Amino acid sequence: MSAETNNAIVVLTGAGISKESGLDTFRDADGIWAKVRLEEVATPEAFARDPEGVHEFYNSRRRKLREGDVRPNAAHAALARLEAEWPGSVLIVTQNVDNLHERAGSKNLIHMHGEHVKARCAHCGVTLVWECDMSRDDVCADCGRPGGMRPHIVWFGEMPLQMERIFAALETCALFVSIGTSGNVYPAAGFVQHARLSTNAHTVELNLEPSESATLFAESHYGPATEVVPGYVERLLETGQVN
Ligand code: BJW
Ligand code: ZN
Repeated sequence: MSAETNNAIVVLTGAGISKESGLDTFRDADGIWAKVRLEEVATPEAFARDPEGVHEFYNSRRRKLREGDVRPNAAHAALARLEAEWPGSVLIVTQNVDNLHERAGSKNLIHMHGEHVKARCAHCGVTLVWECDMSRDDVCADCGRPGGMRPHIVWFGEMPLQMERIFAALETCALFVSIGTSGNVYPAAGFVQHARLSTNAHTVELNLEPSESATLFAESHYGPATEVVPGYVERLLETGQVN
């Protein structure tokens, strides 16, 4: 493959890739939104109304992430292998706020909806690594003011992170792969159209079942991520062809 060949890959991941690691998805029958109303935990208004309740929701999910049995699965590992072995760039854009991609070894990674293991200060805007529980009493290590620490999570109505870098990658990729996402939440749900229309990228959906956007993909494979993703990556590395 010549150096000029465009073989850049963008992979979008969602909650389905971490399901077999023991983390709940959002919209499946046993998902997070079946247990708690998103309006009560995942909006800036909910945090203003009930900061302790929102902190507790994220504290318990952050604690779960630290549990010994939550670890990267074969799908996370396959994507780390793809990045290490593919003769071109591989960017993972994850909607997930867990840290399983980095724990599997992925390096070129954007957390567009934030990260459980970080906190943001509403007073000075600094982002800090934060692995323990968070409360209204916490003091910012940067500006020294209390009461402003919030989960580093993108809630509904807030702008997802690093959008310029994501759109630049979508506009120059040859292959866009979407894994374990229902295609319900924008702007991520629009990435497949953007990649197709701007660069005529080949588009692939890997999911347990057809998503909301299934008809927009040129190729699709359905089944559990731990089976479908390693198989797909193996074929990609074997053929060296994006389509
Ligand atoms: C498996 C599997 C296995 C299971 N193997 N697969 C009307 C039209 C268009 C847009 C909007 C609109 N009204 C409002 C909006 C915008 C809004 C939005 O999209 N709302 C929709 C609900 C309509 N979006 C936003 O507000 C975003 N910001 C934005 O647009 O900014 C621009 C702007 C700013 C200000 C003003 C105006 C515009 C922000 C979105 C933030 C999303 N945040 C959340 C929660 C925070 C994180 C957290 O608490 O953990 O992020 S919501 C939740 O959904 C989470 C996820 O990242 C996100 C996506 O979910 P995902 O990953 O797709 O999970 P599921 O559960 O939906 O799907 C799992 C899939 O896996 C399923 O398909 C399963 O089949 C599959 N699966 N097991 C493989 N083993
Ligand atoms: Zn601060």
